[in-house]
Amino acid sequence: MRLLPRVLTGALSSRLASRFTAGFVAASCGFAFTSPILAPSARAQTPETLQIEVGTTPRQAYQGLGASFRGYNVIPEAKRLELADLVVRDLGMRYNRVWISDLDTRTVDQAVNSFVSTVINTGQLTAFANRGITHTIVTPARGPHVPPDINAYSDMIAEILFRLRRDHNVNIYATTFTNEPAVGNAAPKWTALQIRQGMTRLRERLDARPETASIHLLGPETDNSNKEMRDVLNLLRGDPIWQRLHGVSSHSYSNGGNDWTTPVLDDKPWWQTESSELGNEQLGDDVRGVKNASRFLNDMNHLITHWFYFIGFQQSPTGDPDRGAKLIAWNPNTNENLIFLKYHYLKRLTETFEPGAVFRRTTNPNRVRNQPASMQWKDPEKPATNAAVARNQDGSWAIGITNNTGLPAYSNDTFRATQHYNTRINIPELANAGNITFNVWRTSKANVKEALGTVTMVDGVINLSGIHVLNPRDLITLRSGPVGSKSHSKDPIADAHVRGGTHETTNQHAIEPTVLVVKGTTNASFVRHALLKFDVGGLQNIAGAGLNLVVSHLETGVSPSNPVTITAHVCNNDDWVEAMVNFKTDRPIGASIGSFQVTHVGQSITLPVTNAVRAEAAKDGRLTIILRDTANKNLQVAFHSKETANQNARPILVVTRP
Ligand SMILES: [Ca+2]
Repeated sequence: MRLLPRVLTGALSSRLASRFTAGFVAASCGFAFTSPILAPSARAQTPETLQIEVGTTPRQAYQGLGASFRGYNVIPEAKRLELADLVVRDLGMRYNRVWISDLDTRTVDQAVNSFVSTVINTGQLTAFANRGITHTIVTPARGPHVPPDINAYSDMIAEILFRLRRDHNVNIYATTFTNEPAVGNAAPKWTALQIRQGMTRLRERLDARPETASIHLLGPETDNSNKEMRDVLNLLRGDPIWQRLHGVSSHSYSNGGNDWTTPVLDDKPWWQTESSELGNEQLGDDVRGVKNASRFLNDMNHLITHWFYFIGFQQSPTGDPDRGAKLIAWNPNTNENLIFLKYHYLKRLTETFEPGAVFRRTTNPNRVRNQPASMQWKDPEKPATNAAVARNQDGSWAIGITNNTGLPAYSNDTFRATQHYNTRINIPELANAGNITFNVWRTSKANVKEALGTVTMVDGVINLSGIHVLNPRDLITLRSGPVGSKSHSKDPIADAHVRGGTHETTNQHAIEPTVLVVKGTTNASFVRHALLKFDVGGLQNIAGAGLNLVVSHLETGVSPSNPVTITAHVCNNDDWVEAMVNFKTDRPIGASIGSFQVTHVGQSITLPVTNAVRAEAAKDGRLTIILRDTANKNLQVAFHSKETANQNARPILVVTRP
């Protein structure tokens, strides 16, 4: 740890401490990245076939890229704006992760003053907003270990955020409660119970004041998505804090997005808020370049919605042993920007997958090099290849594939033996779409954006070989033009109704999952509201959107001459969970969407929701619609839910692009 520059205390040192223990110095002896030339025998290898099979179910919408920018104040103004152009603007970043560091040694005043001098007085927030940042995320940090008084620690964070808002007008979108808590059952690690306590207390304190009540909570911010993270999530699920948790957050180092998390997310967004390379990176390092790209592809292929590099740019004097953590390092000794290859790999990915891209599950069924079919990035042996496939909001299809074979072992990471691949990609959704032309690019040490012409997809299948062979350390990206209809439908990610009075703490979804019941009446125990939640990430620029519902049953008395009027509003809380929601769950009423009349069973309703989708896409990418009978007609109506047997009767959001 002595190798670390002091400016990186907190997050990085804790990450290294937790991940490397005694192994770091030994691993650092293996910096053999300046001679990445493959042996001639490797070049001569006959390519094997890599099968990439793409699932047909749309999964998460990608929300965009973010990073931290530490030590902004020490970089000269002209230089840091040039760096902001390169990293924030040119990578299309939306999220700025700011730090409130050293909370184990600082007072509230000291923490606020440090933030003011390094972030506010430098004009960072304004400069970044002008270059595309829309959301500021806070990470409080005190080192990895549990504080002596957890409640006092959470109260301190809430107080700092309150003062930043009240005294400095800082608009904070979300906060975590700590950074990389070392999780375990033996002190000084955090137990899952202590993490729950800290998060619950912080949420309570944020709620207690209007200046901070709207700040979302993310967690648990573990250093990897690993067993420790799973232990915490298993405790949080079902606890009241789970319905107040805006998103799951974790870091992506030797264990990235994975399969086990899928069933425990409960449709929450999954924020990957820190991922980076380590060590004294040099220019032209394609090993770190491809590893960075592979983690991005892995994470997108495993339901992650937000993806952050650790440090976008930072000063980095000659000899800095931690250049790997920075996408671009500014050397104050030479006034040079060191633009590492991993920046170019990531840039190519941002040009391929845009915010709003909806991913499909992508697997490698022939399991090259005996890798897991899911190509999961995990300890210790990394997958031979990574791949991710998505449809962008403009209707184009996007594909990224990397080859991790033959990379040098590093720290926790080992790699499979060198192999080249011809790739066969099968997208069954496009089997009947006719021939589709894809542009192909290669990113490698030799050329960060080498145009490789076009390939034609036939019946949903692309074969890449010859000049399109996937060499070790390559990123191959493909993108088509807009394909298919301008309209597509999205299923709800959650829907349920809630019932008041004596049922106010009952989860009705567990009792009646197939219907969404609405009733307005003066008898509290018969009141019902329906909630539908959609993933609308990236849909800011749609031409139109409509919510389609089908009436499943009606109370006697409803008819065309005696309709029930249902009013729809945006619900300003998307953190509810289908299996937990009840009448007492917070349902703050937002913008009015409109109303419609229910007259008969089987009736199909289309409610225009274009503006609501656009607005929520720009905010958090989640739209909850609440349906009520505010006129108290005292007649029950019910709509089919996403669990109903008849697929054609399920609610859908029909979205039309320009
Ligand atoms: Ca929302």
